Amino acid sequence: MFDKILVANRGEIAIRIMRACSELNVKSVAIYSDADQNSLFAKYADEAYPIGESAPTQSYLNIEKIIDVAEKSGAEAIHPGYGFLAENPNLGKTCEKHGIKLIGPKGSVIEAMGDKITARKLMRAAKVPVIPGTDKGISSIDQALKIAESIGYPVIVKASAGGGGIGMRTVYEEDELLRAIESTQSVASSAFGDSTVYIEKYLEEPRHIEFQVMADEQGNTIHLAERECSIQRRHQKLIEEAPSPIMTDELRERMGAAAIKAAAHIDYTNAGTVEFMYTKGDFYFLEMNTRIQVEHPITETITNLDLVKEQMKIAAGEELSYLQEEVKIKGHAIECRINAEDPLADFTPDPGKITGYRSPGGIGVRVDSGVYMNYIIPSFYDSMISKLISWGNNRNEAINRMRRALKEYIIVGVKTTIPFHKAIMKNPDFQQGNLNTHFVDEHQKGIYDNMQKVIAEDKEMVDRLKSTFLPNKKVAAISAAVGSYIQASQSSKKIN
Ligand code: MV4
Repeated sequence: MFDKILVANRGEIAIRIMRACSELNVKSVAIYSDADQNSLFAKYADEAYPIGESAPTQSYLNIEKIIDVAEKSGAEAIHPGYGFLAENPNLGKTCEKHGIKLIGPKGSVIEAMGDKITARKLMRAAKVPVIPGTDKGISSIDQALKIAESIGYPVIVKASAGGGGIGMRTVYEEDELLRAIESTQSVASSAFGDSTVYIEKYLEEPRHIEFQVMADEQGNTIHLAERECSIQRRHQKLIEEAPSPIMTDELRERMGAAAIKAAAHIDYTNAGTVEFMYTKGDFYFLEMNTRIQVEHPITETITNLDLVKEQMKIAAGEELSYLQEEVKIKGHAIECRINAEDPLADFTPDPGKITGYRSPGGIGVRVDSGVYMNYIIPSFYDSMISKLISWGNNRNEAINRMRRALKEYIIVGVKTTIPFHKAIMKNPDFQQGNLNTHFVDEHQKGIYDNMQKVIAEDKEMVDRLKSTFLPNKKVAAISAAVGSYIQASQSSKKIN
């Protein structure tokens, strides 16, 4: 195992990785931007180095500076977390040049999967089901019309360099195709510097189901079951759960085998995710994420395995510590992403100072966060405050436990997505597992009304809990109440 690694990320994921380091007796090195001087992750690390101005390009995206710190500190490996440089093949390539190990797959594999046309070709060759469509870039409108005709409308035009929702257009009829191609090309060209687009059959009501894979450098590849990620808004996931409510042993067998085939075919190493779209009993490869993902804790929760520690062991050259048949799923896990956003105002980000903070706890609850009381959430980065994860013996228990944990969670000073999550947990379609990628859009009105309702319903308990850390009139009232309770119990003792 390594003696020291550098964590090239910030916030909750930086802490998550450093926790794994601590358990493996590996020293951790943090890098932090100006805005993150007072951040928990920089304090948590064994060593922390300032790396530049707050803008990501000056700090967390600056490969040269990061490599420089790795060398100065004597870190043998770099963990990129998610976002920032995690899927930038240049980080891996630069690491290789400097003899630093990158905790993740090879740069060439990241690059191949980043190009969606290449990924489709590779997956087709691996005999993994891909969405009907082309494996080459569109070069003329005649060719595009023929392809669209043969697969049947609606179709979707996608940028080959795209992913995560940027650079796609749905086309319902022939007349719209040319315009969609032109506009997707122009978006792709300015966003990615590559105007290559391709066409797929548009799946209308798919579920997003992704499989966690783990592969060591000895050629062993396994899967750790699936996550259902259909609850999203504008391609930002909000709630994930594992297993998927629709999963059966038989379907998991088939999709898991496809995920392993996908990873093994490209000699994938380390942790990865194979994304599928599932509709009406069929599933298709969508994309592969070549990193540890935000939602990995729900997989850890149902498998009792530590994915980040396993990533580090794999990168250090160890064989996978478990065989496929040793991976057992127990119960159900749900993750709610708690963001500093106002869900009642179209999820507008609301960074700023957390003036009151009380984290939930108790049986079956995990909170991964990088914040604390009086912490100021910077406006330069994404707005995630924490991930709240609940576990239950079954889905129903996991939902009820999540509702309980959400009620306990008090964040003052910034608006959060907590009311949104409370509203979803109450939603009958969610409770029945009746989901697809349009869930949030389709339930907009109901969710909005439910948010107002839960805010009103929980107000009294929220105020009581707030009074434990906010010195105000309420505290006096509570002390008075506690005082009279003690008096009452004392007097009742005398009677007995
Ligand atoms: C699709 C699709 C329907 N049909 N492709 C969105 C993100 C990008 N990476 C791929 N996406 C989609 N591709 C076909 N052929 C619907 C989506 C999609 C989606 C996919 C996963 C999770 C959420 C989504 C939300 C809207 C659209």
